[in-house]
Amino acid sequence: QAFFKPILNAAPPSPTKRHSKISVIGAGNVGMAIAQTILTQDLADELVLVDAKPDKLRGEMLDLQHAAAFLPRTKIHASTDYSVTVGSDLCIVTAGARQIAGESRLNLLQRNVSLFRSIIPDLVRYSPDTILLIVSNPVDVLTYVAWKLSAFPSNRVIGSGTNLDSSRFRILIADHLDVNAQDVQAYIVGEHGDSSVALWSSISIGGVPVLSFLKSQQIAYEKETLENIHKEVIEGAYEVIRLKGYTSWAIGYSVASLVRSILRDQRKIHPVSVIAKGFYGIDGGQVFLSLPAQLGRGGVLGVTNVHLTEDEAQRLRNSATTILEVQAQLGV
Ligand code: 6V0
Repeated sequence: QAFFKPILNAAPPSPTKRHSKISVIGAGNVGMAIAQTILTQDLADELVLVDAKPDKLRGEMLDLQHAAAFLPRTKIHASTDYSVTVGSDLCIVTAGARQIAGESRLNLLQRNVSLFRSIIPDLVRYSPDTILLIVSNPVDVLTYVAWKLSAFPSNRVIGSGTNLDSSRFRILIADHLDVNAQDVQAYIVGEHGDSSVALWSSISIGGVPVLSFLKSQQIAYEKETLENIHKEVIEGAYEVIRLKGYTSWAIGYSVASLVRSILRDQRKIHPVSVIAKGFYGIDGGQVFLSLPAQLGRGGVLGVTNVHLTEDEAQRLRNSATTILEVQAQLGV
């Protein structure tokens, strides 16, 4: 006996009904922070978790399912078998070796490349039209690895890149100038990591370009102060890892903002890792690094043409060279 009786002449639901399915690969600290933010922000109809550890995975799934009475309705599945990801609109890869205190992101690479060889082909097999969003570190090189292994068009492979670094950057500038972080437009581009590039020349607050404003008002600002803000951004992740062992909440919110822009076709600009050849004088090999990119349902819709000073463009090219040198050792 059904709880509800069908109404007269009811037709079955249309097979073209919009339904969004997100798979999160890696149910560790970062994967679970992303999963719970996706749930609380009501970004998916179906959420899938995949991890190599079955007990931990089932525990995480049950724990989230037990919160269902307090959350928007989302079907939650979990399995060590990738068939559960079938038909995903978005696959977010967070699986990986954890960054140990003091370990540079680049040192994680070899451990994670072999992991990706076991993950990406299965995701592609079960969801050939999906968008891949890579979070595992070092994120720029692993986004390139995922692009190579998937053979996807480049608009469907995105790295979370400096979206998080840029948010830290905006908060520090806002604190420094005593304004609201949401009014600050400021980007960190390039490598997510030690060679990232702060775009000082294009920072604006409420539409006012900051550097030229300070200069025209003859407000003294120290180059050193600016460099310290950038340094603080770079140190930020290391400090959190040193203090609590891993980072999770900020990356969770940062990735959820990307999910929203992609699946809801928001066409917002995010600094994320995209294929960079041909932009800002970056040539040579294929390299993924963060540039301000417009994101929507098709993935990466384009890259904005921010004005860079020659010094900033040169730093960006150096960032590309750093990543290319690492990639050259991979044989992918
Ligand atoms: P974690 O808590 O160790 O979780 C990693 C998870 O991956 C574990 O649960 C593993 O069991 C799982 N895993 C390992 N192998 C496989 C496999 N073959 N298939 C499926 N799952 C597997 O690490 P944490 O969650 O803290 O970090 C995950 C990754 O995110 C690391 O590479 C971090 O460096 C990276 N981060 C990237 C950030 C960014 O801004 N791009 C920010 C924070 C962390």
